[in-house]
Amino acid sequence: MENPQQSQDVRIVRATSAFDCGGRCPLLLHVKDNKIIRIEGDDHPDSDRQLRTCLRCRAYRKYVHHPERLMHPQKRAGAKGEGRFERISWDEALCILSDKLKETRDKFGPESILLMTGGGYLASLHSGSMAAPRLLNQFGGYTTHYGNISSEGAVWASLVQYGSVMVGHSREDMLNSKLIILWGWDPARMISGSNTMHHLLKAKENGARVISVEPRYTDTAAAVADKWIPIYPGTDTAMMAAMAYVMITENLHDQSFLDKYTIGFDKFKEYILGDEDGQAKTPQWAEAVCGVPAETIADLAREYAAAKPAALMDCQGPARSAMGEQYCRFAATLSAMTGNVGKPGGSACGGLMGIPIGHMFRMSAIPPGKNPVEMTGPKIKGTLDIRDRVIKRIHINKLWEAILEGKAGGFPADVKMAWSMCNNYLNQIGNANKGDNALKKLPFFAVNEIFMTAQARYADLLLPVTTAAERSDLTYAWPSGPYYTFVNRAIEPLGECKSDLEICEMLSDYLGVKDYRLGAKEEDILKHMVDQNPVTSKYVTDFDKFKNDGIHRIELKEPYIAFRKQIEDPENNPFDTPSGKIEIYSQRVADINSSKCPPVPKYIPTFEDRNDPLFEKYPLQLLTPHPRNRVHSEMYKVEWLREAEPHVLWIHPSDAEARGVSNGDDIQAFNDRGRVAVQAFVTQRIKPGVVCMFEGAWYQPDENGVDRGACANTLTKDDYSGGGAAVMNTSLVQVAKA
Ligand SMILES: Nc1nc2c(c(=O)[nH]1)N[C@H]1C(S)=C(S)[C@@H](COP(=O)(O)OP(=O)(O)OC[C@H]3O[C@@H](n4cnc5c(=O)[nH]c(N)nc54)[C@H](O)[C@@H]3O)O[C@H]1N2
Ligand SMILES: Nc1nc2c(c(=O)[nH]1)N[C@H]1C(S)=C(S)[C@@H](COP(=O)(O)OP(=O)(O)OC[C@H]3O[C@@H](n4cnc5c(=O)[nH]c(N)nc54)[C@H](O)[C@@H]3O)O[C@H]1N2
Ligand SMILES: [Mo]
Repeated sequence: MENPQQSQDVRIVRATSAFDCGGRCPLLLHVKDNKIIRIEGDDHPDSDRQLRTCLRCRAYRKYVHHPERLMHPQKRAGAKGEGRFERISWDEALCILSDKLKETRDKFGPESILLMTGGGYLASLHSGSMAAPRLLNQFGGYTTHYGNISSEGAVWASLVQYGSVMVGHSREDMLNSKLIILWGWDPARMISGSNTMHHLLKAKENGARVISVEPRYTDTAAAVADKWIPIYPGTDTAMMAAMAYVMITENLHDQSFLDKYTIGFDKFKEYILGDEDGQAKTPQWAEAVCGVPAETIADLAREYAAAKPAALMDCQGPARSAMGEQYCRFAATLSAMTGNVGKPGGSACGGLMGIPIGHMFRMSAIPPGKNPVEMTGPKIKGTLDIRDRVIKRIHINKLWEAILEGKAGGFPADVKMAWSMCNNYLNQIGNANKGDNALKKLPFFAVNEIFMTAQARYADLLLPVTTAAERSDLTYAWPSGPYYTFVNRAIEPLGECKSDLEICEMLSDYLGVKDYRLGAKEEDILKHMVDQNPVTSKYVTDFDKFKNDGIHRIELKEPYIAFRKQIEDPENNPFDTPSGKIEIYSQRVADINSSKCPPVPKYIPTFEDRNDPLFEKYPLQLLTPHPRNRVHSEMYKVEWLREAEPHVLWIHPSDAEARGVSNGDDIQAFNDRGRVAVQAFVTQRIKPGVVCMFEGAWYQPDENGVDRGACANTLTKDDYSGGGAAVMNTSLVQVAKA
């Protein structure tokens, strides 16, 4: 029987975590003596509305109360990167940081200050990614990065094709589909909306056929797919071109849809039929490129064209590559060819899946101000030509090169100091060994962090940060919701931890920046944020109920369908493109005049593909998808989650055997950028010629430069595609027994 005394001491707090995860689990945190002792998931009684809690949120208390959390400000006591620190007071820490900021601004100009922000804390008020830009804008400016590390390829493609990034349907619409093609989408592992798997399973029960096109036999495919079509990474566009070829030559495409809603199909057809380059994009041609039998390609083309409605689900993984944007443009073009855009049970494609109701509502109630460093010169946003943006900002996947080479290397600034929060980029962007080099050379590095991460070890100054359990805030569900979540503070801050906002407020006094402090109670600010936001204010009419429930679920009368208005009433609802139509041919892209960005989607060979001369030396294509048991590198320390899924490298039995490797063997994977030590997972679940290691394990180089942590980015390239995608899934490696 329950001890009544004990239960009286326990408070139940409704909250969520704020990780950069594709879902948002409503949680009931049981708190006793400033400690979370138990966690329950969503208690919504309707099983179709209940948001099933993920394994990471079930382990959340092991993260919040982990013994290795940073508890005090510290300054470096050893060599850079060595990880030795000494404890200091907040006063000393803020003196060091404010002196450095002032000195750098005055001596070298504000552009020499690099601000590294990230999505590590996806809430609206306390995030450093919101608070620090506002502070530094008032202080005189800074240099920062551009290019969404997650999805720049998909963003670019959606803007070209549709003029909008809101290309998703609410998830229950999958129940209207007859055929669902999971093209590089694995929501059973990488959370892509907390309710997604539930609706995918229901769609399957409802009779939908499901086909997965993937180099790996994914968890989602194992759960719901009727068929797995293994494909080489980076070659999806060749297969899609051949599907277009089959539809055109067999007259299976929806010409009246194309005539009414799109422009440029004729030019695309010229490319597909080979009128443009002398190469018809036949299934036989594609087979040689992508490793999928010609007949399988033709069958899928016929099946997709016949099943109405059908949802081709492209996502961001294949788009995070050297051909990133072409894959999403191609998918969207196939969707138009089959008349599936703007239709229930269809899909617009474009890789993003967001809907404008529940999508990441970043609060506009606290204007960040303008960055003086960026107020003159070319525009930063709103251009498809990334060269316009390069002038003032650093591409996210080029941070290390920018620090090492500065203006002499064509970057916008000579970086003299950096301040980082809500990211672990040493671990999470391309080429960690170059990052090691850059961070060792960087004159001064301040890091706001919760843990002594791979990157935090390189800090000169470390500022300890609270977790979402230690403050109240507004979080959001992405990509599709539709619901809003409220984090109620569960425990008082541990140790001397503060939120980034609180750190910025304290620092503003040391910097002499006036009027930075918000000067109101946390709860009042949160209410103001909800009320001021044009979308949330429409739905959340009772703030107190929202706070008490920790969630506001939006009741949709019918599923949200991207571009429904544009399709049902095109006269009054043009697409937001220059032509007002879906642009299969884009004049804006033609004007960029770059071979990497053709005006119609194309298969373009890339570096480190199977035709690269490097393939002789490094004959395996490496995939680095998102880990099931972590959010990127977050929660890496949580023992439960490590046990749930050990860090391994997937390799096909034929590739393993050729290297004398057995399941569980210690192996090394390497290329010219680095070498990792990891264990082999020998499995038929991956296509021969392809290996896979999930991203996010912490970089941990030994004295010989071998990364004992086996961080995926020790092997990836620090480069980007023509449309700005970070190329995390375009690397060649070799594998050998350790
Ligand atoms: N190889 C490979 N690399 C990838 C990807 C891939 O597919 N393959 N995916 C990319 C993608 S999509 C993404 S989004 C990025 C993610 O890249 P990052 O954002 O760098 O990754 P996280 O591991 O989420 O790191 C977030 C960090 O923020 C810290 N943090 C959490 N809350 C707070 C806070 O309130 N304040 C401060 N100051 N810190 C906080 C956490 O402790 C953690 O160290 O990784 C990218 N990297
Ligand atoms: N558990 C968990 N969930 C997460 C995250 C997390 O870290 N952990 N991170 C969240 C974030 S920030 C993001 S941006 C999203 C990312 O979501 P995604 O970008 O969709 O996720 P990935 O895992 O990178 O890739 C999805 C799939 O693409 C496949 N793939 C890779 N390259 C190719 C290719 O060339 N062709 C084909 N056909 N398939 C390919 C991979 O095998 C993988 O199964 O996930 C979110 N959800
Ligand atoms: Mo991401």
